[in-house]
Amino acid sequence: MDETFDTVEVTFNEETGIGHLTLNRPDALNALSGQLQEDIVEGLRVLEAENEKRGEIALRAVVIEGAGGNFCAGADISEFSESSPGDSSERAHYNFIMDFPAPVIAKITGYCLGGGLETAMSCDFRFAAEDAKLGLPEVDLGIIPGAGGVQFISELANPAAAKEIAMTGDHISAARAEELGIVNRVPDDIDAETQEFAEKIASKPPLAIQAIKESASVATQTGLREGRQYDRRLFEPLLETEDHKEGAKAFAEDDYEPEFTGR
Ligand code: CO8
Repeated sequence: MDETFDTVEVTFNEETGIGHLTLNRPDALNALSGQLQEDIVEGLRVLEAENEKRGEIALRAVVIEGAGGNFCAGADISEFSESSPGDSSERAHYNFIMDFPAPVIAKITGYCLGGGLETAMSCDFRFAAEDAKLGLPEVDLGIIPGAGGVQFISELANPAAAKEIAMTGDHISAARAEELGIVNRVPDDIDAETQEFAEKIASKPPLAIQAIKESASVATQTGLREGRQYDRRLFEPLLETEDHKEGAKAFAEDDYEPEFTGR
């Protein structure tokens, strides 16, 4: 299944269960036009449909990246006069990524600014190339990061770092972003190591992976006591799954490689 939209390309590898979604407006550094935001959602819907097509959890992980050496230079500034960058619901690709059933990895190369960084922070993981440049330059346009950039950094790093990055608008290096916890890893080989990581996550029991994603999102929205009760509700049905039995069997028996099916 490969599909090309106006501004996005989508591929799915049946063997690994990994989907790739490429932002494809390299001449504009993949700036988020209205079209691109709609295409991201459509592309993810096409990937998600693999599960319905096959009647199982075929899609195990998604990698989002940018064509032409840059992840994304933020909202498309040339469209600002036509419409507000922050109001229309078909542009809610950020929420769509956060709620997406499979884990999503942002593979960041080159510029990752403004709405581009917010897109990356909506993902579950961020791997950045050594020369990537991240930042929230909205302040210099007299606005704030409208999709929650300050909130995201406050949570991933800390409120002081969020204020510094958003108030200065300065670009920070991948190494600095890793130090602050904004990116997970800055690998020597971004392509190989992102793929290796995606394969690792894709090989895990998908129902447990979904429950962990949901738990992590609850963790940031609730207090510890309430969050732990929520986890209990996620945990108990997993005890009844075939994947749980498969994992336990693999643990008990030497030389037995588990195969997780999502049941
Ligand atoms: N929008 C539109 N076009 C862009 C953008 C952008 N954000 N960024 C770059 N481009 C275009 C340039 O206009 C240029 O096009 P052309 O060749 O036709 O002139 C092409 O991409 C290449 O860019 P540059 O020539 O500028 O390349 P440089 O290497 O000199 O500079 C920079 C690269 C530093 C990345 C520079 O392009 C830049 O500063 N871009 C703007 C970055 C920015 O301010 N981003 C934030 C936008 S605001 C935002 O994201 C708010 C999000 C709110 C979302 C709310 C949702 C609910």
